[in-house]
Amino acid sequence: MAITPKLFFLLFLQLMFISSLSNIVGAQELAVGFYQDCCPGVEYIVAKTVAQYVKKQPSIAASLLRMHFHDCFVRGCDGSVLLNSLPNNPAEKDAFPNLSLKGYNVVDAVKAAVEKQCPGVVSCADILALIARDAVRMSGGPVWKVPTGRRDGRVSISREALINLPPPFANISSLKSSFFSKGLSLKDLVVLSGSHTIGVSHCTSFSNRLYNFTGKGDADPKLDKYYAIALKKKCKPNDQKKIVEMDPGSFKTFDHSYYTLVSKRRGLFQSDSALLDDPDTKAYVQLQARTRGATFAADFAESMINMGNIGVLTGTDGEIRRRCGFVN
Ligand code: HEM
Ligand SMILES: *[C@@H]1O[C@H](CO)[C@@H](O)[C@H](O)[C@H]1NC(C)=O
Ligand SMILES: *[C@@H]1O[C@H](CO)[C@@H](O)[C@H](O)[C@H]1NC(C)=O
Ligand SMILES: CC(=O)N[C@H]1CO[C@H](CO)[C@@H](O)[C@@H]1O
Repeated sequence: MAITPKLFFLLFLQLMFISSLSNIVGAQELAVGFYQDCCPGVEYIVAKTVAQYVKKQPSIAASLLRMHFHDCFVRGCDGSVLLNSLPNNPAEKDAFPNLSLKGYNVVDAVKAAVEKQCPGVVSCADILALIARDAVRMSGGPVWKVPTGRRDGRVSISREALINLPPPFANISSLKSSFFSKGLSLKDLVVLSGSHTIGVSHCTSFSNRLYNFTGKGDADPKLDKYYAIALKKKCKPNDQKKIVEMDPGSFKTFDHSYYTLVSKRRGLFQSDSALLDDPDTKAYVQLQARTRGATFAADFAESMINMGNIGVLTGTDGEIRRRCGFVN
């Protein structure tokens, strides 16, 4: 049979159809209750273990939330933030932005407890997503159902953390492009920034705003004058060690007060203040401040699910790591 142009076209269409079909099959989605048959107790085990640690050290909850963010923004939510460096390959863990990441011991304890019940079944990437949810709930924040079914990656590269994690001095346009590049929206940006309602920061992450910001010996004009004075008392120039509460007075409580602070020009980082530089993010900040966070809890739950979908490995991609610090 001769291959006429028409036949060629039909064959071409068929090929396109088959390849788009296999694309759909390849890109499986996460699902709530993914482990209900193969490890029914997993969410309970995670919650129980996290509770033990948060009870002893409430401030660890914030660190655990941040860890999921750092995981998802570098190579997708694939547990790569947990991998240890190798002699010839410094991992994300050892990149500058994680300077202050804490809570690896909690993740290891959770993983060990889960492995005991169902060995080789639950990914480290899913464990991070479940831990983040529990950490927020235990801090008084919203609760949501976590879609699971992520698999673990095998690669972690320090340099990629530096490129993919927005720095605290980011302006609104680079924050937007960072979030857009991960498939997140402007709303996700302003909502997820509300995470800074819990936790602490090193002075080094914002002290550029306090001393000689524009080269005239002054503070960042976008920072409330009196707040700058208070922060200078806590953070002397070049102090590398000191940490401060990001939401003074309620830094262990997941509430809407971040938006009250930002609306009063008391956001700690330039990236927090930058939310006032876009009309939409500014409107959201002011709305939450005015309505005592009327929609923040529900919005946060939704945006966390969006963040948890970034670049996930599913199906037969990646692996289920036995220990979170090491590929199998
Ligand atoms: C929008 C861009 C963001 C920037 C520029 C940023 C930057 C930072 C910085 C510089 C710190 C302090 C680190 C230190 O000096 O110790 C921090 C802390 C924190 N961040 Fe973000 N962050 C961003 C978004 C997020 C997101 C999306 C989440 C969670 C979904 C998050 C959760 C946290 C938490 C909970 C802490 C406190 C950690 C602790 O107390 O150990 N951040 N962030
Ligand atoms: C925002 O920051 C980026 C990266 O540092 C820079 O290239 C850009 O010029 C800045 N934009 C504005 C409007 O300041
Ligand atoms: C402030 O910055 C300007 C310009 O970079 C510099 O000339 C000056 O020496 C700095 N002052 C202090 C006190 O560091
Ligand atoms: C917890 C952790 O691994 N932190 C590392 C982050 O990166 C610095 C280097 O920039 C390391 O010294 C820390 O150990």
